[in-house]
Amino acid sequence: MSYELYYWPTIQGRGEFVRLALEEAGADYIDVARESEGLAVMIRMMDHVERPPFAPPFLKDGETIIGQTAAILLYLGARHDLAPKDPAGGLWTHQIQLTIADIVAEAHDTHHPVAISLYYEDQKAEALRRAKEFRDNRIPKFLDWFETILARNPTGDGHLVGRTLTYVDLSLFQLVEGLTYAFPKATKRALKDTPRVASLHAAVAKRPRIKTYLASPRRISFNEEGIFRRYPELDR
Ligand SMILES: N[C@@H](CCC(=O)N[C@@H](CS)C(=O)NCC(=O)O)C(=O)O
Repeated sequence: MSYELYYWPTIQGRGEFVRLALEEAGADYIDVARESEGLAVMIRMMDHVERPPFAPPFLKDGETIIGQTAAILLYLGARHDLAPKDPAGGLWTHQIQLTIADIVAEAHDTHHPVAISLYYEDQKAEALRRAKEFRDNRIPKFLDWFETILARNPTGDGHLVGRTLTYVDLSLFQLVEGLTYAFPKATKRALKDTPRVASLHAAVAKRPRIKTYLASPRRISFNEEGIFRRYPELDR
């Protein structure tokens, strides 16, 4: 049976972390909201299921519905050999994913620092201040942390955890993709100081299934509705 992924149909957003894991695993999945009438199906699901996810993305596997990106990846990682099998390794991988979720939320808040319900143009002054802090301090701090993890896993062949690819390698790839789109100048500067992160990003892009996926119509382009938005005034 195919997995059903439920996510907003026009953006990469948080759904992309799940898509990358499904694509690397070669798993059968339906991106439900991108099918005809799929968005209505997604909303109905959230309105009616016994255990409703708070927000997309969520994944349906038979009768099981899982919300929260990090929880979905925990689930898929165990089923598709994209995470260590030992509990400590699994927890460490989950911890890294949760930290990626933290920076993703901060990236979102650079263009919506006051409220999601307001237009960017209505919170631009705050966004300019928030983005400066994000560029100057937060991007370097997070990328340094990933660099440290890679350096402390010297036999890991460039992987964050263990010796083979895990879902957090895919997620770090996607984070770098998003930061590079939204903050090209600041990210280029930060990546100069984090060469292992830059290498991991390049290596993931070359993986056969990921390469095929990135070139396919299944990969939605970045745009100014998603989490990573390019507003040139927010990048210096
Ligand atoms: N912590 C959740 C956040 C989910 C989330 O914020 N989803 C966004 C789209 S990326 C959404 O639809 N939010 C609606 C809302 O917060 O009201 C996760 O990592 O999956």
